[in-house]
Amino acid sequence: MALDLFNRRSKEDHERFGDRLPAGQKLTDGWPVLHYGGIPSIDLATWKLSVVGLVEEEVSFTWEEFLALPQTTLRSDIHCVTHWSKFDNDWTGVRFTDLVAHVKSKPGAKHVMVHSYGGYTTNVSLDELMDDDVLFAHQHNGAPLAKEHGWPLRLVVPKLYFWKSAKWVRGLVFMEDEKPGFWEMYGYHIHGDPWTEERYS
Ligand SMILES: Nc1nc2c(c(=O)[nH]1)N[C@H]1C(S)=C(S)[C@@H](COP(=O)(O)O)O[C@H]1N2
Ligand SMILES: [Mo]
Repeated sequence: MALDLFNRRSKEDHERFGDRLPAGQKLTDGWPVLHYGGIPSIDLATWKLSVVGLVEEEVSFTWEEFLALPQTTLRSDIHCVTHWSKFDNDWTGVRFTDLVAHVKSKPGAKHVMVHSYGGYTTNVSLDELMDDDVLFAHQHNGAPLAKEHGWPLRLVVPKLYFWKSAKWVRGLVFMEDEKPGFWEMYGYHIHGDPWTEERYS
């Protein structure tokens, strides 16, 4: 029954939205909350975003320093591996490229492990993070991020399934090799492209 309903709605959504909705996805107007474990408690006075690993010099930003970086608003769609998609999200924050302009990576750096408060990790290639649609967001549709959606700061990587968009982000580790993060170790795809349905490995 549940599967029939999903297939019918998915088919209707695909007829309406064609190329904009990846295979196996259906649209939602709401915004599901999904994460492993509890919501970490974070204090902006001690909050930090650190960049370490294969970098010439480790860099970290306080909340004030982060807000002093160029701010931008970018619109993108969410595609979650659990089959829901949400169109037209306005994310406000700092582009990945504007942040790493302050970081000198070492020649071998090809991948990044993104670390969150609470212990979550996810891996993304440096190339893909350098896309101009990737940002660290502190607002969604003009309002501060809710705690459960990653306040104060989450990564947004629109071209990959939403598990790559780490909530409560606190650091980046630049790496040479592609290493699996949390869900990638538990069977999610190492890359996670929704357009080729790289769901599980
Ligand atoms: N820190 C952290 N970030 C996370 C997760 C998590 O468990 N911890 N889950 C991921 C998964 S699997 C999804 S689908 C999205 C859900 O984001 P949302 O709750 O804002 O919809 O967050 C991603 N980012
Ligand atoms: Mo997810």
